[in-house]
Amino acid sequence: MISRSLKFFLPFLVLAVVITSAYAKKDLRLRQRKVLSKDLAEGCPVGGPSGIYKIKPLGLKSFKVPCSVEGWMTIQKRFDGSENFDRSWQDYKDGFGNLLGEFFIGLEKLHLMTKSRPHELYIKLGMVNGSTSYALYDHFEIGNETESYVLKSLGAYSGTAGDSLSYHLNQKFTTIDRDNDNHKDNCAQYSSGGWWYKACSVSTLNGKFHKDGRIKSERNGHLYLNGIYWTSWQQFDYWISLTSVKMMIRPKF
Ligand SMILES: [Ca+2]
Repeated sequence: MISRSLKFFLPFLVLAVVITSAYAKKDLRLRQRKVLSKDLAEGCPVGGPSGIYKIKPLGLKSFKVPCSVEGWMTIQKRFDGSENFDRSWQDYKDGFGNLLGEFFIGLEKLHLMTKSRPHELYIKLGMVNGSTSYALYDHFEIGNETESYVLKSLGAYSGTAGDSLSYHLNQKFTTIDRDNDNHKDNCAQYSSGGWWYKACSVSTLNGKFHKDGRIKSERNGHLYLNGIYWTSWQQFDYWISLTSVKMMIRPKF
């Protein structure tokens, strides 16, 4: 009796198992597709072609950013003077410019990324005569907005440009409309562009772009040292203005 019922129901049972399994596989494929489309990389991929990637670091909304083959994320770029860097606190907080041209990624993103994972900072510099140099800091971190995006950590320096950033360690960020520096005036108004000014600076990579690599700005008959400089590389000649800058970060592990 049992055996006869089994014989009768067995084909239905097999069919049910086959259908259930097919649906389960389809469901899994759909779920995998959904996960893939949502699950953006946290940072720049290592080994992929260089270009603009959409990433989603932990705790942030997704955004687009230029990545190098070695996994470096460009956070600031100067090369043709097409973008104005003499901007407000809000602009430096949010970021500005064109990812395919000149831009700054924004202090809030930098804070959240460097807080969640230890990062290196790699700065590439160029002069109008074609010479180049670099500075590498092995632990870059900046504070939050309440801390005025203080330059919290740099780690150890290595490179060919000399160390023109450690002077600014533990300094808060200053912009034309927010004076957090140690000078009696606002260094961002005296120079140009936002930076971790002290009194005032031995480097400022957000300064005014001078195409011919020399500063010639004049205001009320006075020359203003408002260029892009990294003085340890240019023998403290403040009249030189760099004509290419790329600042990049990468998680250490
Ligand atoms: Ca001041």
